[in-house]
Amino acid sequence: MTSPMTGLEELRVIQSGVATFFGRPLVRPEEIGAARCAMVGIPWDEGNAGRNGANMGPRAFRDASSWFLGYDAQRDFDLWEAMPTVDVGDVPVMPPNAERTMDLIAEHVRTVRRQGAIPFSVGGNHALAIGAARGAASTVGRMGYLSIDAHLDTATDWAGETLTSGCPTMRAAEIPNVDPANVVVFGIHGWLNPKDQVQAAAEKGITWYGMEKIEELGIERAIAQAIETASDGVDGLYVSFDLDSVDASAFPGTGTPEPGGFTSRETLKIARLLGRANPIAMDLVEIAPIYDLSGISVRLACGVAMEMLSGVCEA
Ligand SMILES: [Mn+2]
Repeated sequence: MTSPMTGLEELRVIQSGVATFFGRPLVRPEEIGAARCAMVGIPWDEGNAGRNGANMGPRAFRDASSWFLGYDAQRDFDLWEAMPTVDVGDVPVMPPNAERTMDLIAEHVRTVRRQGAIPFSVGGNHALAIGAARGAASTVGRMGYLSIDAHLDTATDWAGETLTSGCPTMRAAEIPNVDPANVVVFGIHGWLNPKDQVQAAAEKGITWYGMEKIEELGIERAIAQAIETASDGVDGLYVSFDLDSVDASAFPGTGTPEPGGFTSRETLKIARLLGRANPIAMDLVEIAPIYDLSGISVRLACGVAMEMLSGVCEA
């Protein structure tokens, strides 16, 4: 007998069903099997920038990503065939306790890495990269850290708090097996990079690329240099993608939207080149759906993830 469900698969893909990242199977973090990539939601937002909402990022990303196909017509390439991917659910964040949350994030990332897959974190605000980078670093010899961001995030602390979204670059540079010479921030612009953070970056030996320098070099050459610096002599590279580096017109759905950022086209190009650098772990942060009235921001975030993962397949 023919099932009444026959022929309804196409409808289910985009219009109904429980949302997972790109419609991939939902599994427990310690049971990822043969998957090459495990996407993990991190609904963390300690809110120090004053415009909260990134905690809803993973849920919006799951919803929007249900509309994406894994097939790239321009390359006749099927991403989910080349890169079997699973959704391992969300890290159970603990809003009153950042330290405990960072430990939980690190443990999730470590669990995925130990099974030989790439942990791909979807946030959540940028503070989550502190836990994720610590988790990834604990699985390799020497690690590099490359952040795409409008902001340096090299604050030593924020009014005494060390695990906030203004600090992830500095915390990464303090990881014992991360040499600050391998810590790079790419895309600095706007008026939210205080002098003390510029000085702290210089003292620590952290490299950063401002938007004017990137324009002068040309994006492809600039990102190639940044990747080379972050990867020099390391056993693994961590890539953190703060989506407020994208121009506010293409990415309004974020806590600190910045005019003068990368176009959506440039963003997708950068994402693919980052994937080709074959990172051991990645994150996409600062997706705040409450400011994303048309839904274009989260759709771009989905595209960035697909370009990064496709880039890994070319590495
Ligand atoms: Mn940031």
